Parts: sequence; C-alpha cells; structure tokens
Amino acid sequence: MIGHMSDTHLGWYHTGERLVEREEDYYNAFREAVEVFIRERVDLVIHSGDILDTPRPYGTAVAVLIEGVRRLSENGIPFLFTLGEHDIPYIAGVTPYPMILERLGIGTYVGDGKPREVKGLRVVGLHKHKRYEHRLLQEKLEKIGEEQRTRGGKSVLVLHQGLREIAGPGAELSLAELPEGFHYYAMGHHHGYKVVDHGGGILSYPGPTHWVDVDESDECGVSIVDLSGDVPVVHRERLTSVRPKLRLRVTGRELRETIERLIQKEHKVKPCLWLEVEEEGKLDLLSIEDKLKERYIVQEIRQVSPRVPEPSASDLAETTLEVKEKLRRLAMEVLGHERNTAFALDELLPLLTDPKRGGEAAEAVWRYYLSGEWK
Ligand SMILES: [Mn+2]
Repeated sequence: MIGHMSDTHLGWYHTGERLVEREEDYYNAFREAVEVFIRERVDLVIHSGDILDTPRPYGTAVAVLIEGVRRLSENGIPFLFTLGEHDIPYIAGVTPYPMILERLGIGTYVGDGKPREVKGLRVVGLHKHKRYEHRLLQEKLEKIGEEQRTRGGKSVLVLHQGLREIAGPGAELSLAELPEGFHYYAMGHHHGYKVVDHGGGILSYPGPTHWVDVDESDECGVSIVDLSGDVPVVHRERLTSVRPKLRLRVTGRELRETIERLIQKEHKVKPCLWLEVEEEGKLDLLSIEDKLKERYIVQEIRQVSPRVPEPSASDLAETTLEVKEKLRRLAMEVLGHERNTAFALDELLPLLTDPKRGGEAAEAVWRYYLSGEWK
C-alpha cells in the first residue's frame, strides 16, 4: 500500500502582506495527509513534488515538513520524494530545501533517475524538467524505459510533469512519451485528481492537498494505492481540513439579498470568497467587504459592467490559445530559436509577471545561460 500525495505547496503566502490564516491551510492539509497515511497503515509514502511553494520558504514551512515526515518515519513509513518547479532554486548548484530530509535520514530523494528498492518495491523517478530541457527529459525517460523492460516485480515511476491528454495542449509531455511497463505512475504537477490507464498500469495525479488557485476544486485529497493485485487500485481520501471556496457573480439588484444570505450562513471554517457585481453605477466595495469579512476571507470583490457578458470557458480557452500562439510567433521572429523562445515564454515571462517571484528572474537567466541550452 502506497500513500501518494503531491503539490503540498508548504509556505504559500499572499502577495504583499502575509495572510497567516491562509498560510496555515497548507500546513493543516499536509498534517492531515500524514495522519491519514498513518491511520491507513501504508507501507510507504510517495510525494510527487511541489513540496514547497517557493524555493526560498519561511522557516515555518521547512519545520512543518520535517515534523510531518518525522511522524511518518517514527511509524515505520519511508518517505520518497521528487522535486517540482516550486522546490528547485534558480541558482545553479544550490541544494533544494527538501533535500534536508535526506540529511536527517527520514526521506529518500528519487528524482535522480536511479532505481531504489523500498520494501520490495522498485521506485524510480525524475525531478521536474523545464520545457527547454525536453530533449534531456526524453533521453532520461528512454533510459528508464529500457531498464524497466528487463525487470520483474512491482515498480513505480515518479514524475512531476504535465501531460497534454490531461492538462491540455500547453503541457510539456504526452502519454506516449512515458515508458511502459510500470505498475503505477505517481504523478505530480496537475492540480486536479486524475486516474488513467497507461502502459499496462495505472497513472494518477492525486492533485494538491490544498487548492492553490481560484479555478481549482476545493475537493482535495490524497491517494491510497493498493499494489497487491495485478492492476493497482487507487482509493481516494478526501482531506476535511481544506478551506471551502466560493465564487459568485451577481447583479447590482441582487447584491443586498446576496450579502444577507451570505452572512447568515454558518461555516466551520471561513470560506474564501470571490465576488463579482454587475453594476454601472458607483458601488461602495469597501463597505461590502466590511459586511462580509466577519464570515469570509474576502479574496476579491470586483465591479464589472453588466453589458459585457461573462465569457464562456471555451471562449476563454480559445482566446488564450490565440494569444499564446501569437506571442510565440512574435518571440520566434525576434529570437529565431525555438529553445530560447520556450525559455522566454514558459520560464522567464511567468516569473516576471508574478510579483512573488519577480526577483528570481535574473537567477533564471543565469541558470539558463550556464546550462548552455541557448547555443
Ligand atoms: Mn503545484
């Protein structure tokens, strides 16, 4: 029995000010996941990456991580992990924080492509590879696939990558690029729960232990994977500590009634709230927030024009794709090099547009320069 978790994002923090209450959400979900694994008596735990929310975390995040993994260790449960893009420092040669688990003797890093035997199970994995490292990733996957073909016994492949069949055309890999013959593919990176057949085995994303973005589901959990039969059985455990979230769009006329209804509701934990109000006239957004913040963590209250219809999800996806394509074409014209374009758009641009990570952009450029991939 494997306990499979991913994307715990410990040390999440709000842009600008520190929202301690929200930061705690990720610690609570992680602690609950550890207790679920102990209760379910799993033989080992696999973490598929994005353990931390930032490669430069608060000390609290590292302390919570160590405490949780130590609890597993004290219960005889080995902790195997790989690294996601949120765990990997942009400065080349710097040791990522989660590696401290190895130094303490309570965790085993499996993201280096070297197979390990743990309680009779063969586990091999890779850390997150960036889009401009695609060729390198393919080579490593091929090598892992070749080694696997000559092996018997139960085996698990651990990866932190997006798959086009699951996450859409923007993802780095397709299912066909993954080697066959593993019993279980323990995936991380995609923030949603997914189980599919692959290569004679089962591939699964448990999704995050706590949602991160407004669009993600607040039904989060971990997986208990039963490897005793020929085909693995994935059992889902919902985490009950996860903060509920609510996203509403109302007209100005419905506003008063909506606020009344919202503040009358009792909640065990304050839900996060996003509210859009369709109104032409002036709205006192601050007084709306004042009324709601007793019962909700108000993430955003926004006034929108009633004349602009809400774009459908498919409209949005299409526009986003068009913009992305155009951006890629323009960048190709200027840079004239596919890998440099991929670096600029997929690595550098997200850092430069994220107020929390903007400072890492220069380090990213150095890392890319030193990798020699730009040549
Ligand atoms: Mn993640």
